[in-house]
Amino acid sequence: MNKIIDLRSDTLTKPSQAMRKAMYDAEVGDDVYKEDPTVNELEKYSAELLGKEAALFVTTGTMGNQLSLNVLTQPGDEVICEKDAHIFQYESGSPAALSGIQLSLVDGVRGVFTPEQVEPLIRPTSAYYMARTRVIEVENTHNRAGGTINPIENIKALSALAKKYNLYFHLDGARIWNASVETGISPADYAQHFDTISCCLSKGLGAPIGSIIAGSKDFIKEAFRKRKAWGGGMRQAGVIAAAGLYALKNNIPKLKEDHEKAKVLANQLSQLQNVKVDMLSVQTNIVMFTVKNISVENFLTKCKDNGLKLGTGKVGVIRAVMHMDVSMENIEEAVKIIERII
Ligand code: TLP
Repeated sequence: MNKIIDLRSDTLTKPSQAMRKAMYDAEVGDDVYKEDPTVNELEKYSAELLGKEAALFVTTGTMGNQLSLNVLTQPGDEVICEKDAHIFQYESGSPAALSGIQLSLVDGVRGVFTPEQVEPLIRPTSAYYMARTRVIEVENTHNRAGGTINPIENIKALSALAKKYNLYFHLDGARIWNASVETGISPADYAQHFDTISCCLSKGLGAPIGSIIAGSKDFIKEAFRKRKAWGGGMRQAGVIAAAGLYALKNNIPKLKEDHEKAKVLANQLSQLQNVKVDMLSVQTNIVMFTVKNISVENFLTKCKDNGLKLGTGKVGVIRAVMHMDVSMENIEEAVKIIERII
C-alpha cells in the first residue's frame, strides 16, 4: 500500500536523522538545577532570536500560553483575544481552570482584529465591579482562520493601544516562524512589539517536543517558578532541547516550501466542483476548505480509506496542514484522492 498522506497537522512531523543525531550527541544535566547545558543554550539562542531578555523551554504551546497568562494576570482578570484564538478554542478551558481568568472575544476578520474593535472592550479602571482587563492576546499565524498573518502595522497599532491602557500584550506565536519566512519580517521584529511570546518547536520546524516562551528577565523568573509548580520542571531535557536547537538553526527557511505546497493544494482544490476554498486565507501552510453534497464526517472517512488523512477547523470546515514530511507529489496525489471522492 502507498504511504499514508497525513495532513491533519504539522505537529505530525517526525525528527529527521540529523535531528536525532543532534539529540543523541546532546550534553545533558539537571535542568531543574539549571544545569542542562543544551537547555541553557536553547534558551539563550531563542532569547536572542526573539530579541528578548530571557526565554524558557516549556513542554507545549499550551503550557507556554497558559503559563504566560498565569504570570501576567490575577484571578478575576480578563484577557482580550480573537473569537477563534487557540487559547479560547483548544486549550481545554485552561484560562478559567488554571488562572481563574476570563476571555473577552473579538470578532476578527480571518483572525485579525483592529485597535478600533478592542478599545471599547477595555474596562475602565474605576469599574471595580467589572473584571480587570489585563492582557491583549494575538495569534500569528492564526490557526483556526487558516494560517493567516496579522499585518505588522496592525500589530504595532495594537501594541500602542496596550501601552496606552497599561495592558500586557501577549503573542501566541506557535507559528511565528511561518509568518516570518512569508513576510521577511524577523521573529525579533515581530516579538519586539509584545511583552511576552510563546512559540512552538514541534510544529512545522519538526522537533518532537517543546515550545519556548520569552520576555523580560522578571517574567521568565516567575514563569520558571510556576513551570515547576505546574509539574513542568524537566530534568535531563537536553535530549529534546537539542532537537529544538537543531530545528531553529536549520528548519526555519524550509517552511517556505510548505507555503508553496499549500498554494498548490488550494489552487487545485478551488478548481474542483463541490469544493470551496477561501483563497484569501491561504497565506502560509494551512488550507481550509468546505465540500458540498457530502458530510464532513463521510468525506474524512473516505479520504482516510483512500490513504489521505485530513482534520477539521471550524464546524463544517476541513483542514489540511502542510509540513516537511509531505512532498509536492504527495499534495498532487491528495488532490486526485479528493477529486475521486467528491
Ligand atoms: N495546535 C494544534 C491543535 O491544538 C489544534 C494543531 O494541530 O494545529 N497555539 C496555536 C496557534 C496552535 O496551533 C497550537 C497547537 C498551540 C498553541 C498549542 O500547542 P501544543 O499542541 O503544543 O500544546
